[in-house]
Amino acid sequence: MNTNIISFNEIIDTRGSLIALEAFANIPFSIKRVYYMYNVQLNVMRGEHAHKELQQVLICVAGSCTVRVTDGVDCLEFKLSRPDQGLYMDRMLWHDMRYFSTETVLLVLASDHYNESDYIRDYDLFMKFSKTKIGE
Ligand code: T46
Repeated sequence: MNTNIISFNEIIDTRGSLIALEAFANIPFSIKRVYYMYNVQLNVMRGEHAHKELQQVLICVAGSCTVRVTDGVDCLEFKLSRPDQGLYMDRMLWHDMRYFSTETVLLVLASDHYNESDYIRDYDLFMKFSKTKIGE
């Protein structure tokens, strides 16, 4: 499954820490959009969809949350709690995010502009699409 943790190089001096994110350097695509979520309630689940084409990197710049990712066969769970780590997710991976702490800020870098028609929000449909892909 094409999802993995990327470790970012921290630039630390006496004033604190800094991380730079650059397309095709430590982010494996051209960044066309950045969004972030915060004030997420404790028992809320977000996500629960896949993208047909979009690639993304998720970074918990504050607090923590858990991301579950599946390609319809295998399932992986990642706890994001470090601003120096990002979770890369390729296209066609069903994902959800939960267990947000109150201070969580989840920053997302995306390979394209917002496009609702890129979303698959129905799990059965996702399974149909991914089986077709595996069968190709
Ligand atoms: C994803 C996970 C990790 C916009 O208008 N523009 C945007 O760029 C985004 C991301 C969302 N929206 C609107 C669409 C909905 O009306 O904001 C509302 C909430 O979006 P959604 O319910 O899709 O949010 P999440 O947290 O379930 O999913 C988001 C991203 O949408 C999604 O691409 O992979 O974070």
